[in-house]
Amino acid sequence: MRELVSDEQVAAYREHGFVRVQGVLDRDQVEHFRGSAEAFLKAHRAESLETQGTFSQLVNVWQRDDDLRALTLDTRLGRIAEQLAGFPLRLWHDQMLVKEPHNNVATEFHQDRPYWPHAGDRLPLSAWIALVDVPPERGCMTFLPGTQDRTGLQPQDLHHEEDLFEMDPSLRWIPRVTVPLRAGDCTFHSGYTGHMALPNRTDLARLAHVVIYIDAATTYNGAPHVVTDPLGLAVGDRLDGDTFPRAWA
Ligand SMILES: O=C(O)CCC(=O)C(=O)O
Repeated sequence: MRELVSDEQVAAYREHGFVRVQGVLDRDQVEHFRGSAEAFLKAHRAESLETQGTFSQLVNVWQRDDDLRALTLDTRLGRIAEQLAGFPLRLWHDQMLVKEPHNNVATEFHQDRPYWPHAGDRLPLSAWIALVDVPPERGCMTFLPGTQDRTGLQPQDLHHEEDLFEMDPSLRWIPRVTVPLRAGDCTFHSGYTGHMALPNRTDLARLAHVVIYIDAATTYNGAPHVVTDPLGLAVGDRLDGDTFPRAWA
């Protein structure tokens, strides 16, 4: 298979737990998917899972919108994710995360993997795709490099500035890396890499489309989660089949 990201980018991801990949979408794709995301948001904003002003959060949009399905299941994105991970992946879920204009609320530091009902998996990762320019003042992400090995913490409250640091005080002293993105750029971050997103203090909505990939061998551990609750799974079931596709393989 043709390499999609450089060896240096793969090495950076494995060392720091995140990497920026510029220009994953070209200008026409950005315009197209931004239009689709705006239309979906307009129709479904009221269904947001998050209601405290941090962001509007719409999950599994790929199952409800053909355009956004094409973005979530994009072959190039999925193959980049596999190149970074180094093993076969499946889709866990996607989500639109929209910081409304002047939301003025940060997404506080947290890790993703402790939220998920998973077992038997190697390091999952997310692609966070900017559908508009996202400078710091519009709510770009900040990472704690090298924290992808901090497994075993309880789920953190992403509304609470201190939560992650109270669980592991050593994390407070890690130099933080803020990563502005142009529309069409993307960051990949692992499920254990500590990260936050700044508030949106601009007049334009911060539109991010996030695709979350898991180890193809991941099983269900029985804990509640909005994605798995309706599926009637038993502990130990593989997260596979059409609900967790491997569309890029
Ligand atoms: O975009 C945000 O506000 C937070 C994103 C995030 O935490 C994630 O994609 O894991």
